[in-house]
Amino acid sequence: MSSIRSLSAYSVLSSNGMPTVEVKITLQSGITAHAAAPKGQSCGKFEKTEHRDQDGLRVSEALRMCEFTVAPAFIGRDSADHLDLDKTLMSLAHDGKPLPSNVTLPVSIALAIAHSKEIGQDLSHYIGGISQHATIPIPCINMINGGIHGNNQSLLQEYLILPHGASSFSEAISWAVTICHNLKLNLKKKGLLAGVGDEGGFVLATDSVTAPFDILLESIHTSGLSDAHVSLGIDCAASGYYHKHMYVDYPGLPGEKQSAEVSTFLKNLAQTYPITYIEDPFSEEDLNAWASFDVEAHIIGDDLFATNAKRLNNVSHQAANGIMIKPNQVGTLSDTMQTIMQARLLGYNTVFAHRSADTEDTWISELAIGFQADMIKFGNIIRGERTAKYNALLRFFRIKNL
Ligand code: 2PG
Ligand code: MG
Repeated sequence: MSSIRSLSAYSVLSSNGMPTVEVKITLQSGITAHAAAPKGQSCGKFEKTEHRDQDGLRVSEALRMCEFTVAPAFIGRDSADHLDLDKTLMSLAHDGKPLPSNVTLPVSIALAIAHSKEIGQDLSHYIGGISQHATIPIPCINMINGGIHGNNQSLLQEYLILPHGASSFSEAISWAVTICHNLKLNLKKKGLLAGVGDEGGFVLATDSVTAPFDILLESIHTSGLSDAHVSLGIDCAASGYYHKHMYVDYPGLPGEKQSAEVSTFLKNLAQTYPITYIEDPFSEEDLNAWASFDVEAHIIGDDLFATNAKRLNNVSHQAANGIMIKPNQVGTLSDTMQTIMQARLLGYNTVFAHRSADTEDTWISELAIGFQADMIKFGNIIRGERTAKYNALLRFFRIKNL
């Protein structure tokens, strides 16, 4: 085993044109590894916070935390001890406060990659052992961006396609390619194409909350496919509309609405369209609404659980049958692992996800492979920081012939 020789941090670019933290770890053996922190823009209140300088345009304070707080506690320690090292990360403080997630996460991931390389494995093999990936994860592909990601508050934050009928990962992606290009053509023809959003999904010039479903279905059909092959999904990101126990201007529901009205609205959508995936239909605080929602679909908690095992344990009886896995919501790889184990015990599906501001780093794909994700959500297939993550899975499943 090899000890940590150095740990450095520097700023790299994120897909929204903002800086983010990347950490590089070098072991005594000369092995190096780096990992970058992604950033969410529709963040839940139970997420571990990240640090940004006061002007919002720099991450210099986070870099200083890496250099002056983390590095001295890490240098000389054995890279194999990363469970202990993750505990150290979570116990360290800067100015009396716990370290933010854009410090803890890139350190934790870079360390795991360095250690995997040290023992001659890649990250996915290291965390997955020999039994990795008997099944392929279903990609949930964000074709249309609304809400804050698409600068269109009349639409839901994400309209996804799920190529659930594909017999291999590459077939699922090749269907998505055809649908995506037909969608673009259809949007152009109808004069609805207004641009591309933060996650590569198209931005639409419409204020109809259902128009995206209609045009997605049309594009699926133009591609020679049907809802037996490809179903639809949504991320409602509902926390953003919840104020004083009411939903205000929930997409499709102008004005103030009770939870029951949101619930009825979503049930109607699910009866009208082949929707098999609904993420964050209600606020993370509106547990009663979660508990009484009885739509048959993947009901996924993102802000609801914030990738946190304790939170999952406390509220799982209320809600959902799946959990979003976003390691920077919780802080380290070992905390993420604990949440995944807890999700498995509860029989929950896991959806491994990017963030809306991300880099071309692919460690989330390695985790999806290693931990045998049931689903993945990496955005549309047309921006480099998203395609990098799909490509990592395409390479892996090609070798496995899946
Ligand atoms: C979400 C994500 C990722 P963000 O809400 O699921 O798609 O968005 O990273 O902005 O939280
Ligand atoms: Mg979400």
